[in-house]
Amino acid sequence: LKYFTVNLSPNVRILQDMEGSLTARDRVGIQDFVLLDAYTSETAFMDNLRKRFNENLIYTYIGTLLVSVNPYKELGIYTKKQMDIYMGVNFFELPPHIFALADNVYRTMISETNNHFILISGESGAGKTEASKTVLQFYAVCCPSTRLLDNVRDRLLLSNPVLEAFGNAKTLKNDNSSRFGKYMDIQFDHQGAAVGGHILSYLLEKSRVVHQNRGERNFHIFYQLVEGGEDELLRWLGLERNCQKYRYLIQGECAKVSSINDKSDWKTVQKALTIIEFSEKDIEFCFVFATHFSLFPFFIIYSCQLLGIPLNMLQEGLTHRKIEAKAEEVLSPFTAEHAKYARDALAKAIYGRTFSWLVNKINESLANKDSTRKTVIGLLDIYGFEVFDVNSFEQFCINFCNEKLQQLFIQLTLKSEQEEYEMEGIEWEPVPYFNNKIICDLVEEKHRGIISILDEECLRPGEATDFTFLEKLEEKMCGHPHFVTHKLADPKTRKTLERGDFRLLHYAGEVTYSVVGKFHLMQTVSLSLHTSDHFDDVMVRHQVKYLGLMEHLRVRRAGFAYRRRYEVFLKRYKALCPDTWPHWKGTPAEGVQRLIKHLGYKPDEYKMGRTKIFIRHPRTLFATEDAFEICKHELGKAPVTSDKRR
Ligand code: AD9
Ligand code: MG
Repeated sequence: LKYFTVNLSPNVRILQDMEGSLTARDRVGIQDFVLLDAYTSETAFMDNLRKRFNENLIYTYIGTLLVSVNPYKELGIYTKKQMDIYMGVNFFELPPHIFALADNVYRTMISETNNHFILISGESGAGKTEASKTVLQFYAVCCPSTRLLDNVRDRLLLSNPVLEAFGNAKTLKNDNSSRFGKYMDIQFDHQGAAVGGHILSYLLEKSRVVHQNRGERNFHIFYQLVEGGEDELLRWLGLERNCQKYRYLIQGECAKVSSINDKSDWKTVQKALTIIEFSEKDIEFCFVFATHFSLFPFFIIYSCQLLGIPLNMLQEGLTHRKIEAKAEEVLSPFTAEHAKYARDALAKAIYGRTFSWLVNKINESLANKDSTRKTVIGLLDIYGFEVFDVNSFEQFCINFCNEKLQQLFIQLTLKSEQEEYEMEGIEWEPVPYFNNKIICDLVEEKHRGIISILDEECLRPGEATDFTFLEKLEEKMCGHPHFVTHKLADPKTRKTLERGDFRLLHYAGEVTYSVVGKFHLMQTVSLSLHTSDHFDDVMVRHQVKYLGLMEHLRVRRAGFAYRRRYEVFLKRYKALCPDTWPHWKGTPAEGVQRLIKHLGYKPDEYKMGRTKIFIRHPRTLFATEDAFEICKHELGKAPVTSDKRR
């Protein structure tokens, strides 16, 4: 695992000609934080990010980590022309871009014939899903393909609108918020053509089917169907073309959203479904199950017809509890409250299963029929960390998932850095960082973690309630530095907590969860700001902090700011030394040695590893880069620096 993109919510143009020039550097900032002079200062980090953002430069590297700030506007930087520019060019030779990362992953996969993974992290609305779609698009356009493979390519791309229709929704944080986690494998043959794919979905937020907070919607597909569904289809499903008729669709009081065109999205999804080879029967099936019961819970006769079950069976199941006493079965009626709960539970279960079925169908269509060995690029796009005024079980799961991803991110980046120094025979100084394992354990530890305690309470016969669960938590977690409740809090904190709350101090900040099973419809609508050209210092600084970006930078800089394989270094700078220009006959390492001697590198400024040169300070590299710029002009034409593959 090597590649990460960290997305920031704030709330490229190509700069080849400016690269290296000091004035440009002042204006547009530095494209790799590693080269920042005051690299330990958060203020310098923020200044650089802001400078770049103001110039519409949303991407910046920390070594091989790509940091991106959501611009909330079209920048025209994802065109075919841009793809061509990035194709086959070495990572650091062009301004940072998600295409550079995608291209680098792809080329390394081919040259090393091994699997690679791109992990995308960031809070809700930071731009993870957009990033994952951009990567997929890059592969779809840039990888070699044949007519036959075009099918695979189209299906890979079109699986997105379908899954987003069924698995995304408008929330207070994001009008197109992913409500499930998605891991996608793109399989390549040995020639680098995309030949298949596989999708794993995690933990769909099913509760949204029956409940939405103010300012949020149900899954997009419901509104698409009601707005865009053909008359005949609606008639067949017994639906009216009016969202206001359906309680499941209007609890959030925002069935219509200005940024979303449900009618045209319906058309896109329909088209996608046919290309992914859904038959008419499949499509019918998916709407019957996904939408009917959920939309029309009161018209039970319709539901029974469409689900194909006898009326009395469903009626009984929704209104009575079956108690087995000795050899007898006794039916005990539910209270109205219980019956509603049962109805909602059924709607959730049906929707959840329909979603799994949909993912399976898509996978069948993406499956690679050929059994020769494949390499894979994996793309992980989960739902981002989120905090609302009232946070329930759903936020708990989502935020825990982000907590685990952060742990993976910390471990892998620190570990890989350490391994690189080791492999290259370079001495390494560890950098302290916050390890969020303590929070992961608090949630997931066997027998002692929150999830285990919740499981126990759910299974406990008799009087287990939301509050006995909370008491159990208080008993077991008392004194834990990342856990607090009304009872355990100091007087000042207590004022900010309700009796049914517990608060977790996540890596990304404090979140207060409510254990009370009832939803809170009284929630105030606190819309987050989604505006372009606005860089909110406090928000961005907070994200930079909790994502541990400063620590990453320090780790990256602890030993050597910059490292590059001998061949690559030599290729770029060989024109700076008469011995190495135009051709060097010896080994690349010897060539580099000769080159840097000519440039006057001092012994403490660099180290020669087994395959790479490691440079301690950015200024050394800047001087070399500046010399390279001058040399470029003198030669009238840049020495060839990139190794164009295609
Ligand atoms: V969540 O955790 O699923 O709620 P994401 O996935 O991180 O969240 P998403 O990719 O959906 O966020 O981005 C939110 C919105 O920001 C998009 O709908 C776009 O309107 C906007 N966005 C994100 N990335 C870009 C970009 N690179 N350029 C322009 C962008 N707009
Ligand atoms: Mg998303």
